[in-house]
Amino acid sequence: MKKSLLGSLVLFACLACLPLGACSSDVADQVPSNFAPAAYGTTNAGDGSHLELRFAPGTSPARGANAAELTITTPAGAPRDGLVLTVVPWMPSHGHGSSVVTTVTAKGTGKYVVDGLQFFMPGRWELRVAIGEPASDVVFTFDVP
Ligand SMILES: [Cu+2]
Repeated sequence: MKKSLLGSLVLFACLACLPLGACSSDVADQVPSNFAPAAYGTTNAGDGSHLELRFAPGTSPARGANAAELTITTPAGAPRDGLVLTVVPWMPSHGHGSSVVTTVTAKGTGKYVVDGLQFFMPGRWELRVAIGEPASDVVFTFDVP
């Protein structure tokens, strides 16, 4: 597969931005809320927390702009609110992310909406989620058509 110059530039922009932590302060004014009832994916964090992943506007990840909703509960099923989440879209086979920095908005009842997900290439992507401090890391893996 050809690694494009654009991909390299996007990676640089992403890495340059991540350590600052201040890039995510611009909260998107149009955060989607039309998430499907059924979860697209589920997984468990190292601390036993359960995560459900939903996408919008489609029920599965699509090329271009997406939003995601993460629902996080304790092992007993109670919503986990007040968490600090860092969400990074990542394309492991190409070693790059996206130049767009995600924003995470807490919605209550364990729900967090992630905006600014740009899957600009088709192929396998990861959604890397760091929960809390110290971080408990979770990775969702899926294919973007
Ligand atoms: Cu790529």
